[in-house]
Amino acid sequence: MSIEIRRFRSDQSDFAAQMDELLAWEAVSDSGVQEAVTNIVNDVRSRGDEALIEYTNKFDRTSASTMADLELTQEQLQAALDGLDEKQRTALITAADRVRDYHEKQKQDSWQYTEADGTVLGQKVTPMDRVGIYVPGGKAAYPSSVLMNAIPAHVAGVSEIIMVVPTPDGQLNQLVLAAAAAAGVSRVFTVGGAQAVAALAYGTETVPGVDKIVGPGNIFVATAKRMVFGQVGIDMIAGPSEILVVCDGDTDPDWIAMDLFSQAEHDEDAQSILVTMDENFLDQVQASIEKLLPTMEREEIIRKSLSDRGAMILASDKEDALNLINRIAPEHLELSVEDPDSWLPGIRHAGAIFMGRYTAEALGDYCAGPNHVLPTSGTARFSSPLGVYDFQKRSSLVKFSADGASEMGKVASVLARGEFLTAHARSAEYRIKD
Ligand code: HSO
Ligand code: ZN
Repeated sequence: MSIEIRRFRSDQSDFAAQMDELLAWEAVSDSGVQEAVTNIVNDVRSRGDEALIEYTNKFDRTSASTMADLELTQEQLQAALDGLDEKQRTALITAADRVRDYHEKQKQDSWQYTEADGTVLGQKVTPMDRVGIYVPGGKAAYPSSVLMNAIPAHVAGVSEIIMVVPTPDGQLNQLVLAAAAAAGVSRVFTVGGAQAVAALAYGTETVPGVDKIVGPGNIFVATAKRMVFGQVGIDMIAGPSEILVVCDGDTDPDWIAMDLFSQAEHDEDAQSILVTMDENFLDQVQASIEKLLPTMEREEIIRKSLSDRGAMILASDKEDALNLINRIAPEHLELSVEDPDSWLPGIRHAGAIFMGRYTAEALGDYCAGPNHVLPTSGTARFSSPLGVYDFQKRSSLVKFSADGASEMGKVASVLARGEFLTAHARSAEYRIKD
């Protein structure tokens, strides 16, 4: 069966406008969702455990009577890990080890330096005390995302990692629990939705309030996270997954088709784009797509994603392709070209860059090491992958010597008087030596 995927040529006069339209994405949050979430958040905030249990029983069709029914023990997590078949357990541990090793490199250290008069200035880096990790239930419950969210927090030195995961109809995902064990999660509550976000943000009698909430979720979860922002930190609100594959035309078109599918299969709203300088290659990939699509388990999702939001773009040359990459600022960029290193200096905006024909983006989703929580929808222009730095914060350090305080007292005094802040000025002036 054929499939229509939009084609563009960068030398067309209206190409810029076509790109604007292709890349436009706005998450719809209607006022109904807003209102429902506000009510839930306020209710959990004021009634705590009681409300959390009620909402969970209602939305997830569970029959919990106390919070003990909604918390898993460390023994249960460990049993999930031990209960996996050998192959799955080894794969999970290998992935967790690689992700941990990579993130170790991101740790920031405190620093300080001493000025000539003995004044010391510096920055002290401290992990957050407690963070919450939201893990979706059902279809999008990805154990790999448990690793990607929890391991950086663990590496940062966060002492308590609280995970929430809804279990609709009481269904526990053993791989998700095993991943929690492998990643060093401290406590797991089987709650989800806006009620779980509220519990993490404000704390209940049983769920400890956290300092930051990370992890993907549906529109209710995203709306709740926005609402509690300020009370706690939150990570970026992720849009649908995207991939931009740039190919010089010399990679097996089946590989490219499957790489495009790999993100398209996440979601009908996901966006897969191919850019090449070789017009014939577009036809070859189109043929591969048509051949392979019927073999896919998620055929319908992929078909909708590719036909609604996918694109094949003919660029005139490498420079043109580089401009396109930076315009798109993709979440994932695959450089399926002969000499990817020669492209690197020209790339300014991309969440993750996958270099060369062998580097399938899917490897990065699971076990390469870097994080798979990445900026989407062009936000790679100003943000970065989730990392250890998202769970560490910095305090400034100032220690004046008597000489330093005297010198800087003079400067501060002048500036404070310019702002008509007399107490500031006099506080500084007390320290000036005569
Ligand atoms: N590609 C997704 C992450 C993921 N893939 C999880 C498979 N499992 C993030 O964009
Ligand atoms: Zn993926």
